[in-house]
Amino acid sequence: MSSFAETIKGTAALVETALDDFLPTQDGPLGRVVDAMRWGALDGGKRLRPFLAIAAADMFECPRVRSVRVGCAVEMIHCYSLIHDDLPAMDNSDMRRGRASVHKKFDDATAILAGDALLTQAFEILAEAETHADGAVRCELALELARASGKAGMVGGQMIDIYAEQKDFDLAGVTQLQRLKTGALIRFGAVGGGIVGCGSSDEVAALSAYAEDLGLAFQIVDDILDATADAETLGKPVGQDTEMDKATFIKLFGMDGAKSKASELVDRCKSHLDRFGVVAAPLKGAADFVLDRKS
Ligand code: GRG
Repeated sequence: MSSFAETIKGTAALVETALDDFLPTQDGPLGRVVDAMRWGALDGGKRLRPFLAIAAADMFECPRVRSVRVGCAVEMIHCYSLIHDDLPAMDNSDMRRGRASVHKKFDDATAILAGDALLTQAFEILAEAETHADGAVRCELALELARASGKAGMVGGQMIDIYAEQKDFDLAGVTQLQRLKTGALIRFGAVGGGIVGCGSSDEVAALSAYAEDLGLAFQIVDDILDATADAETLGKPVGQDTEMDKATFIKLFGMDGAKSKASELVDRCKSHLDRFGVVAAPLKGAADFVLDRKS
């Protein structure tokens, strides 16, 4: 296993333990929604967004107890989005992370509620004093996560995407759509780590520039995997973009063009971190990981 694979496995284990603690099982009717939250959030995924939060915060010697909480908050938002995206009213997907999607395992109403509860708990975690002693830092984290998740971020991107299925998008349109739908939460991972680590505004801006390029590279690779990988490796259905004639980077650049664009973006995203020196190595490793990922 590469040293980066070991590193992300280590932070993923911290996130897994913390998520498990945040979601204790319960008896009675409430237990059902908690079980669904656990099914949607535990034991799966690459945990890339929390990795970015933890690795960015590490550069400022931020205690892990704080950065893991920021990582859990962004992962909860990500998991809620996957649960809702899989619903029949959206992508109608039966499989996620190699197993039944939440509405298949439970039912649609439970999946909607589990997603809603993960979304709200993310902000509860950020607002709690354990995340940072300074209320202004907690407030900035909540503000950034709200902007990344809502209509100016992921939800807005998803809305555009639903309509993009019927429209031809040019490069600017696809870039804007993906910047919102996928990029905003990836950006929050890195920026959230910088904020909880009390980086300067210039340092947080460099993290933001890094993550914006990384987010686009991530999406291009996602498009490539949807067209080339098999469902078992990916843990979800494949070929849906072509089937639905979605606006993708492959449609715009062709397969080879998309691969070189992703590689260009990864080179550029790493260059935004040069100012930090050797402590940025894990974040640079994440960029190579995004380019080389197979799932
Ligand atoms: C429902 C509000 C709402 C938004 C949904 C994220 C999203 C928006 C939809 C998911 C559809 C999708 C497959 C988007 C492509 C990029 C993406 C977010 C892939 C999944 O992220 P990974 O690869 O997943 O980080 P893991 O399972 O590793 O966490």
